[in-house]
Parts: sequence; structure tokens; C-alpha cells
Amino acid sequence: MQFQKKIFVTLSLVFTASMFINSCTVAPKDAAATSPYTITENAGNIHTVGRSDLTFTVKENGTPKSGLKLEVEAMMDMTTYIHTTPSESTVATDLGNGNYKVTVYYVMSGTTWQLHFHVNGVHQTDHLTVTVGGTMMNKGTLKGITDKIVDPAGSATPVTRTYHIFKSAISAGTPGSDSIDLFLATTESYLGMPAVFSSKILNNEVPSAWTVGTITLSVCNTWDTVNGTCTGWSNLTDNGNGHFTGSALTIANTGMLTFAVHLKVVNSTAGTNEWKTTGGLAGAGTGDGATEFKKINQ
Ligand SMILES: [Cu+2]
Repeated sequence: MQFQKKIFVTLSLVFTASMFINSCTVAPKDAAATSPYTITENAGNIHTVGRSDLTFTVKENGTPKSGLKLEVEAMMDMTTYIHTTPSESTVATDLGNGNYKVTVYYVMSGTTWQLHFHVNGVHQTDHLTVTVGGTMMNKGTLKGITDKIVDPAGSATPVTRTYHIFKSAISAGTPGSDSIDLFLATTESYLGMPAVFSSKILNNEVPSAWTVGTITLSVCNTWDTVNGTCTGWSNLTDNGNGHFTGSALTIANTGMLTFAVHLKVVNSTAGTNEWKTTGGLAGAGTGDGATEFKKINQ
């Protein structure tokens, strides 16, 4: 009799846990049980490398609650360290009826991503585990040569800065009428991946602050299919918030399924500028960056 009771308790615990997983509910597990808020992600959320528009329902003691300040931050556990990913803003947009929206740009796929939440500034200790799909071709990565940061891993050797180029919106396929909206961000540290735009202040490898000057972020407008190179670039407009836009383009020329980008960033503080590269290296074999580009999935 005693034995049967134990089995029943165990089975009901397993059942409860699996219910939480199936419904993607943030399962209470510790002190957060005192929080009146439960946060669930809405049906239709797609977590993928690149732009991911995510919506959530927040309930206060079981009732959908709007008017809260909900902050959402994605963190990936790489076993030896945890890193974040860029987003439009960690502060969610209140859609009403307890629904909130954030736009996250995932830098990589994997099964160890967790969403962390703050409600009215209070960290919710329950996290939501999500799996991020997609491929690295959903984004472009270009690296600095002399443009470096303090090694996030803590070594004394600086590492080249990584710029992340994400497709925010694209309309391609009508030569001369294509339009695009790219989102540019950079890795400052594992937990800092801000949007980049002219006047943005970043930190170099000293670390010492520097101000971003003019950014040349271009998409290929004339693709040489035979040689696999770009023979005509169109510079996008820096909108001052990480977004770079352009219209009247011919993006679909770029090998049909991808488009090519390249990037130059002026350092106003040092009075220098540098084309960013695919490998963070200067010289033969890698070009000077001006000829280097990255292809991103349309
Ligand atoms: Cu990762």
C-alpha cells in the first residue's frame, strides 16, 4: 500500500512536469513561486538564427495583464560561458490583453537558449528554454582587423571585433524595385551585443571608448554571376538605430537566393576607417576588406 502511494506521487510529478514542457509554460521551480506572474510564449513564435519576432502572454495571478514593463533577454548556455544576442530592445511592446512583443536577432542555433524575464524591473527566476533553428547563412558576420575588443573569454590577448548583419526585412525579385532593411550589431562582450550606428560609442581592446563615425553598409546591386563577384554596390541609409535601409535595388541578381553585403566603419575618435573582413585578417588571400563580402540568405 505504501509502495503504491509512492508510485502515484512520482507519476503525478512527471505528468505535471511534462505538461509544463508541452505548453511552453515557465515552470515554477524556486523562489519565483512567490511571483504573481506567469509568462508563456504564444503559438506561432519561431526562434531562428536572424530576426525572430516573439510574442508572450503575461498573467498576473492567472489573469492576462497589460501595462507591465516586461523585459526579455535571450541567453545561450555554451557550457563554459553564457552569451546574449542582439535585440531591437529588451523592453517588450505592450500589445494589450496581456500580450507583449520583442524582436530578437539570434546569432546562432542551438538547444541551450533561455529567455530571461523582468517584470517591472523584478527578475523572474523562472526562465523559458527554447530551441533556435535556422542556419548561419541567415545572417552575415564580418570582422575587424585593427578594430578589436577585450577578449570576452578573459585572456590578455585582444580579439577582433565581430559585426553581426541581420536581414530585418527584404522585398526582392523585381529588378530595380527591390528594397531591404538590415540590422547591424556588434559583440562588445558576451553579455553586450548592441546595435551599431553612427554616433554609437563602443569600447576597444584597451578598453577605451571610441565613437562610431560614418558607416558604409552596402548591398550588392550588380552581381557578376560568371565570376561570383559584385561589380556594383549600393550604400544603405543609416537610420540611427541599427537599421540600414535601401530601395530601388536589384538584390535578386545576387545569385538568386542570397544577397551580398560589405561594411566599412569609421572610427571618429582615432580618425581611422577600416573595411571589415570575413576572417579578421589583413593582406594577401583575404583582401583588404573592400573586396570582401558576406552572402546572406534572402
Ligand atoms: Cu552560443
